[in-house]
Amino acid sequence: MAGEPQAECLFCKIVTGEVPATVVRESDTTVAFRDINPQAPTHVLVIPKAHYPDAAAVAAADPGLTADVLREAGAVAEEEKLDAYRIVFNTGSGAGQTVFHAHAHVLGGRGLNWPPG
Ligand code: IU
Repeated sequence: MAGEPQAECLFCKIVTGEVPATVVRESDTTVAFRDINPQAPTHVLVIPKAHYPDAAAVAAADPGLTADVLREAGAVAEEEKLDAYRIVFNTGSGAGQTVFHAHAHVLGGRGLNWPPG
């Protein structure tokens, strides 16, 4: 069922603590943790605790949860004292999505090129 934990999902296991992560923030509905393969001095992932495969699926099912993820992304940026940062939702393997549990990348602490690669 939409939003239910998935047994083989790595990020669902981070939510339960079964897989370790360096958690920087947690709310009732979200967890934020450092990416294990950082692409910038600050690289934090913000995930909804509920399982959805991508950001659009979260938005379709639960707009309030989408807002929670974005608010937490902003709070991470504030905590990390980022004056400029990027929030990225890779969607689909062709766009680089490798974990199919929705997540916002919060990237900052260096110059970020546009257009992205
Ligand atoms: P992507 O947008 O699906 O490619 O992002 C998945 C991210 O999850 C990627 O940046 C990985 O480095 C990161 N990650 C992680 O932080 N911890 C893990 O145990 C695994 C992946 I697997």
